[in-house]
Amino acid sequence: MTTDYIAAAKAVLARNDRGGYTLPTDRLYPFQWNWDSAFVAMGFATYDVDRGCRELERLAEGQWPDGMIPHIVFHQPSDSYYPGPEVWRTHNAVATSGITQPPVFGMAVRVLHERGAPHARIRPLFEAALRWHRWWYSARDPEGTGLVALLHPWESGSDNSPAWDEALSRVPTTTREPVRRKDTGHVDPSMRPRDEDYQRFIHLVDTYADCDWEPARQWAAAPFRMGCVQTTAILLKAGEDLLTVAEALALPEAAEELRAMTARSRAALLSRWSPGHRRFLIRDLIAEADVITPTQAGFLPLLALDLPADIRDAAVAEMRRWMQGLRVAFPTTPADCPAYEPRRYWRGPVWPVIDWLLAAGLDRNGVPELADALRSSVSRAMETAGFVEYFHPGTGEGLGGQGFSWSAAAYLHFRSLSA
Ligand code: 2M8
Repeated sequence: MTTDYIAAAKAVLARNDRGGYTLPTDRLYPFQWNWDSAFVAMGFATYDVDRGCRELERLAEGQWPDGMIPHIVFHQPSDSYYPGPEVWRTHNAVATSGITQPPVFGMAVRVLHERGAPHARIRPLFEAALRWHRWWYSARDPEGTGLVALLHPWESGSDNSPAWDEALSRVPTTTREPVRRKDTGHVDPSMRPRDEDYQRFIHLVDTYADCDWEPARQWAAAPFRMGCVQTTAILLKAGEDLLTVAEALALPEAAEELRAMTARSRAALLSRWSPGHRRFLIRDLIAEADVITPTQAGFLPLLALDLPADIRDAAVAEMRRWMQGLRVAFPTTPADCPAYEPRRYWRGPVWPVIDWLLAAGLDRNGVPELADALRSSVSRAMETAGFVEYFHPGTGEGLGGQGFSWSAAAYLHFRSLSA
């Protein structure tokens, strides 16, 4: 890898460009992914605002009439990924999956707006984001608690996180058609979810396809329903960012609506703090139990809350404890957890975009030294091992897919902060 890392990161994005949208990486993920593209749009915002807007516009092409922005938009066919459109069986005009992903989109809209994108580009993106936020609150929080729920682990983006283990173990492994994985042909199986996880993932897809993808029917039929602190934190932060844009665009009604949404989630998120665990806890809405398994999700609320000093100090102390002895931080599962697997996907490895969100939360809460430590540790890892998908926390080894778009975008973002 050349030592002009910024040029190398831009080259990754250029290589994965398929005409206004960016693949996460070739072959392993041959379509447009939702939260990947939002991070990529913010990466582009550091040097090409027009291209950043285009990324979000292409993603919004997949938006459903009910407001959901799906987790995958299948712009072009590819046989290198499973599950493709024939498994999802959705009815949207543009082929898409039937579930969603963390709503980073609204954060990207604000960044592009502040980097000077014209109002004519921002306004439709803002409207798309607002419709999606309304969908979140109606489809994924029908009881109005303020904490939004996920009906599929893929919706978290942290697909095989140990946080889902117990709830997922209640999901049957039966599937309508046999599971035909392609991912393990691209990446060493020891770095990927297990077959049993995939069977359960597809069982859930079949269950929701049988509900014709109608949110109320899915909610009722869901064998997996998790009140997620990571997703709610992202929704809340994106809601705050959209509120800033609404004020700048002089849209008082939208601003009022966003104020109400964010107030509800702020209170709900804060109530998930557990002093004993020194982190925020996910809620299993079916078992009616807290998920105490430790994962990075427990610290994501820093992104969206201005924490009282005692809570902030306890969360930061716990984060520092998880980081002890690691070469690269921040781990998605701590090394002292029995579920920790430092090479397996979301069960331990470090993900640059998680560092991006956690560092933003630490900055927000007045802990810039730790924010810088996260950014510089993962930036160094990328300079050494390349813009790979994820990193071994103990050794810094680069793992998963190569030439990965959101890792390159994270690098560009981190460097833009220190410029
Ligand atoms: C991973 O998830 C996809 C399913 O959405 C997969 O493994 O097939 C996750 O890391 C997810 O967070 C990410 O958005 C996606 C594309 O990078 O890959």
